[in-house]
Amino acid sequence: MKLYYNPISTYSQKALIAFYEKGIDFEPNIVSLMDPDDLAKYRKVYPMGKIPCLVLDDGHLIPESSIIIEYIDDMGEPRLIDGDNEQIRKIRFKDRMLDLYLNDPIVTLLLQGMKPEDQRDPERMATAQFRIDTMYGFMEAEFEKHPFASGDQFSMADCAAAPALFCAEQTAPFAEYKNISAYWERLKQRPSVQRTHEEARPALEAFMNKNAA
Ligand SMILES: N[C@@H](CCC(=O)N[C@@H](CS)C(=O)NCC(=O)O)C(=O)O
Repeated sequence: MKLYYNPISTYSQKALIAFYEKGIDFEPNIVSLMDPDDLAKYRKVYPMGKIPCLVLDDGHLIPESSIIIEYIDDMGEPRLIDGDNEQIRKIRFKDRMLDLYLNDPIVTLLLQGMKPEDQRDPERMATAQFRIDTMYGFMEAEFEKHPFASGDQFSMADCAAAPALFCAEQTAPFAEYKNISAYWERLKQRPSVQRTHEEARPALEAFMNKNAA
């Protein structure tokens, strides 16, 4: 199966962490969303143009990071969406919250911060900051009780949290939250997270340098 992704895209990183946690191989296809030709080519594969997207050997498309993770989770251990119905619902709920109200606003702040000050949208930035602060409040309380985003076991919700916190170190620092900081240290110990960050580093530095220039 082929995975269309980019190493610096947070949603791609979420899927990559799941692949690496589970030790599942895929054929890598890197998509450069900033390159109009590459994007046009990719839209022939997946017209929505969002990454990541998994394409099975029979041509079947599986877009959306959470759906990709659900698909590969059935392939074997360790399970990333595991437990009774209530636990599975909690993992999916945390996954949604982390995508929509942590990852997305962190990326909004990052992209807004790259614009000249007079072109930024203060209302969007304030909404993003509010969502991040609210999520940090939830997460700080949650990590008082559990080591991972949805309980005692690493799950799909942690695959969603890791790329967001990686990005947040620059855009929405969380050092004042001791439980989130300790959680981030735990995540950084995982080979899947380390590998994903190592693979992103060269492209991320090039992207930051280009946008700082
Ligand atoms: N809900 C999607 C979000 C995917 C997404 O927004 N990916 C970004 C890159 S991190 C993207 O493709 N952006 C290009 C666009 O929005 O057109 C998922 O979970 O996979």
